[in-house]
Amino acid sequence: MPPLTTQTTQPTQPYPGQRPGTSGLRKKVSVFQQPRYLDNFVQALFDVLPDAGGQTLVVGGDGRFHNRVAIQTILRMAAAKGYARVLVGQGGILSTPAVSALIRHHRASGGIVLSASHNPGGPEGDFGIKYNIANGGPAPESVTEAIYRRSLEVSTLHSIDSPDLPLDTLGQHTLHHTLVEVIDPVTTYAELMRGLFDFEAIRALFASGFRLRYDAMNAVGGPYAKALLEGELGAPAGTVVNAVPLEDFGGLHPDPNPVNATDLVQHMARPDAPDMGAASDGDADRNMILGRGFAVSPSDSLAVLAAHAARVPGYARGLQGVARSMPTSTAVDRVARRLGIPCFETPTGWKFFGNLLDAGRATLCGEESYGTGSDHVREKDGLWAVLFWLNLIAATGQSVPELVQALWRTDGRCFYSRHDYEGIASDRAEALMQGLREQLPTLPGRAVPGLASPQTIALADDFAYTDPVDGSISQRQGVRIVLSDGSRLVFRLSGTGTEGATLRLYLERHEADPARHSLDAQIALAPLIALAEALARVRHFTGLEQPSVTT
Ligand code: VG1
Ligand code: CO
Repeated sequence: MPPLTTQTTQPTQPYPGQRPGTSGLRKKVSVFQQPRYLDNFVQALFDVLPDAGGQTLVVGGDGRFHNRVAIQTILRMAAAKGYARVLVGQGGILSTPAVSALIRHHRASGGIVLSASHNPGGPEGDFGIKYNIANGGPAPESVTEAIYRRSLEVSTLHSIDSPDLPLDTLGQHTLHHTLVEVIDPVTTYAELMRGLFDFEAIRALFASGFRLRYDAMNAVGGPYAKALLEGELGAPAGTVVNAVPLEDFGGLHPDPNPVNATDLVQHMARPDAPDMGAASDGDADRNMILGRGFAVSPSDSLAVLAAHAARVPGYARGLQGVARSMPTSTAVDRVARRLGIPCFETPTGWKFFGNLLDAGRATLCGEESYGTGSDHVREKDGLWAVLFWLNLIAATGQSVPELVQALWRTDGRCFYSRHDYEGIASDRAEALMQGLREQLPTLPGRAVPGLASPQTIALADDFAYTDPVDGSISQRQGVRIVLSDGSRLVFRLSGTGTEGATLRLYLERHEADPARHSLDAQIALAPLIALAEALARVRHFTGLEQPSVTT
């Protein structure tokens, strides 16, 4: 039996030095490569968790550079912590939704996900680590705060003195008293999908010649998409492209939006384009849906899924409710009103959906940042969304654009865009937000010039959220400015970047007139873009003439 080892380290040197947010701790790979850096985080985590005797832990990552090294360290430390069992994906691979599914299926006490999600990978890229709790969802703030505080004090690292485990073959190993099982990354997740969707109908859709192009962006979604779409649902070989997870994602930026998934967008614009395009991000929890020459706004995607959910076996009994993050467009609110179900508005970040899902008050959730999911796990789920769309196309006989345009005809179109200003100086970003906050009390009632019809500012605040389940309050979640016609501007700073600050400006305007639904979103939103500049002096504070990324 390998002996336990303890190592004494200088307290706080090097400590993670960052509050792990919703998405855990994200840093450059070079930061994680510092001796004992990852170890200190993991020790802090294990120190704040209760005794692990009899408990199961799930461990896996998106396969990016440093994944394998990190997993071996975690396995040795988990054995020292005393877990009864650790489940680790073959090759160290597990998507974020698969970790969530495994935690729930095996009643594990938690899981560790190694990913920096949609951030680039490779030796020069980013790495990340996050802890999910027993419901399968991201640890709440009370836990991440405790980890952070403990990480400042950790002085003893507990580990096992043993060689690396062979993770590329399925099998069982004993580390000290811990059973480590190397499991197939796809099996449990695939079983869950089979129970939700009409696989027969999707199989018939592909058999009829329906063509899909799924771009896994050389990230962890590949093995899942290949197994289900090509392996089980009869999609032709080659449907899933960039399907092998690479340590540097082949140099791609695995963020599925029209700016980063340019190859897919170009394919979908060609005369011989497939019927549908889809992509997922680094850890496969995000999704992008495209039709022929048509990009679906993530907010519209959520609304379409909600509107037709009853046609999908897993949701045939209807939805308890829906939830969206505050900056996400109000398209789903209109669907909820029609369906007579509640619609919750939460701060940005999937953890805020956890209580609503656990309490059975929301069934579908979504964010404008290409994230959709349901109560089947406690993370957003990229392939799940793609299967949902395929099921709807099979059930309705309508194409991707037809489903979206039908939504617009019924509810009007929510023109929507997000402008990101990346890599700006943190103090400038804070100054911009501070300037806005100081103006807030003076804004309501003010007339807004330059719009098609006369508008005033109806509401201006810094979004605060009271969790309807546990009553906890989250303040300063984004400055929102709402006009009398419901148009909105939202300003917030990103919590997931690793270089400087990122300002996100979210723009939304509802258009009832079908004659104007084919307008380009940037043109439809131009007056709001001008209003944002006038109120926040974005160019001045960011030093950027244009957003770095517009989605
Ligand atoms: C971004 C998105 C947010 C999402 C988060 C994690 O956060 O805006 O909607 O939940 O990333 O996504 P921020 O703070 O940078 O705006 V991912 O795919 O890391 O799991
Ligand atoms: Co992600």
